[in-house]
Amino acid sequence: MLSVHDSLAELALLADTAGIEVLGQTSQKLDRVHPSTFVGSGKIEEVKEAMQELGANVVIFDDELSPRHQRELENIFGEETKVLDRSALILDIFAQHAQTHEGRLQIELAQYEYRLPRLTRQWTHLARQAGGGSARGGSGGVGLRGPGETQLEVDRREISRRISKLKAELEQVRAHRSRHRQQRDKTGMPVIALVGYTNAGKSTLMRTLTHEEVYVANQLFATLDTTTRRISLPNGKATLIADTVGFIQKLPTMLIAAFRATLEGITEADLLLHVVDSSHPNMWQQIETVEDTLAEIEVPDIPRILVLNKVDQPSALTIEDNHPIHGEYNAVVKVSALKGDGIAELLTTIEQVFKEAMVSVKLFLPYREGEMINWLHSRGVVQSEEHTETGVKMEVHVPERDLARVQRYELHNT
Ligand SMILES: Nc1nc2c(ncn2[C@@H]2O[C@H](COP(=O)(O)OP(=O)(O)OP(=O)(O)O)[C@@H](O)[C@H]2O)c(=O)[nH]1
Ligand SMILES: [Mg+2]
Repeated sequence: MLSVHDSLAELALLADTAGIEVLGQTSQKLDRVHPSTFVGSGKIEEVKEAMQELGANVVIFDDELSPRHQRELENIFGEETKVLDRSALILDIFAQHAQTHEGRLQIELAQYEYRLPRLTRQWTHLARQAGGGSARGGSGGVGLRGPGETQLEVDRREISRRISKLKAELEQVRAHRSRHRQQRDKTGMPVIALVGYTNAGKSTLMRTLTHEEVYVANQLFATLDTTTRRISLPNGKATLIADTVGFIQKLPTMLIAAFRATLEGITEADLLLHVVDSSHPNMWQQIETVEDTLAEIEVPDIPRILVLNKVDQPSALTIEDNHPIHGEYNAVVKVSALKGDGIAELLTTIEQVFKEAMVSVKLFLPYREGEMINWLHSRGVVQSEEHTETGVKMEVHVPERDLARVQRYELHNT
């Protein structure tokens, strides 16, 4: 866990990314959260006063506010002040950064699911917008009432309706993608997934490895949609590499759920490159957060390389050779994705780890199994191949997890 101080610093970065200027921050030590106002009433007064002095109109809580907290706090801070929590802020950034159709649908769904139980006057403009009304206030528009009970009811129904619609639409997009994936699976190319804390340099590494333009920015959650590219390893084998959404501590569960489908790509990868910003003072907590999130989305025991990025920075931390972290990864490699240092070594290490994750089998495949023979050539490493009258005898290294697919061709004698 990050200290309160570091967590607030990160919240300030999130606010900054969302386009909100941070004018001040404060914290309170509590044994338990206040049931209605989250923090104590004295603290609330203090914040209200400070906000007035500074001319602030947004207040952001670092922890998730319950719908009740949200309502009470909105009442206390009044019409002019927007009350947000970390989740709402992250949702907002996600909404700004989503690029693909699926990404947009996912984020829209997450937003509505977040809003539904928190529906108060701050959100009551929704239904009116949907109805084509343009009045923002509670008076003046034709047929518009103030944000009373009725309007809330209308909004709730409208949101529930949109949630169902979005779910159905997402279902379609996903069905399409899974057909796509099946096709890709036939090619047998191994898949590497880049995972890591937001801003660790995943996209930069992707760019350096593929020599292609991908979006890189010094902001949180620059990448939201998974992009997949093809790269060649030093041994000439092609592999796919996928850039993914970054993680952060206190990532709202509802967002993880919304992006679960996108994140499934990670679950199916053959190798994870866990990219960390080794120049960040909270490197260790960030590594832990990423591993925790991977466990939460139930990523199985896939080979992992820890990539210590940004070693060009003077503040970059090094990890001792005898540090226990080495035991948790197949390899630890230092790189500068930006400058290109260590990239060649990373590629050889990838090759090495792929090789280690393979087992040697002797197979006999009848010629009619042409597709499987091709698959073995791209997926595995063929050691020897002998053509007989009826088929091919092969000695081949295949990834351990694919063993089941070839077992029925296995030769047991000789
Ligand atoms: N000094 C230095 N900066 C780097 C290095 N790699 C990445 N950066 C910078 O770190 C920032 C974040 O890089 P990205 O590649 O966008 O990070 P990301 O992990 O894709 O971040 P999200 O998509 O937001 O999760 C950018 O300003 C990069 O230029 C590096 O090796 N050295
Ligand atoms: Mg990125």
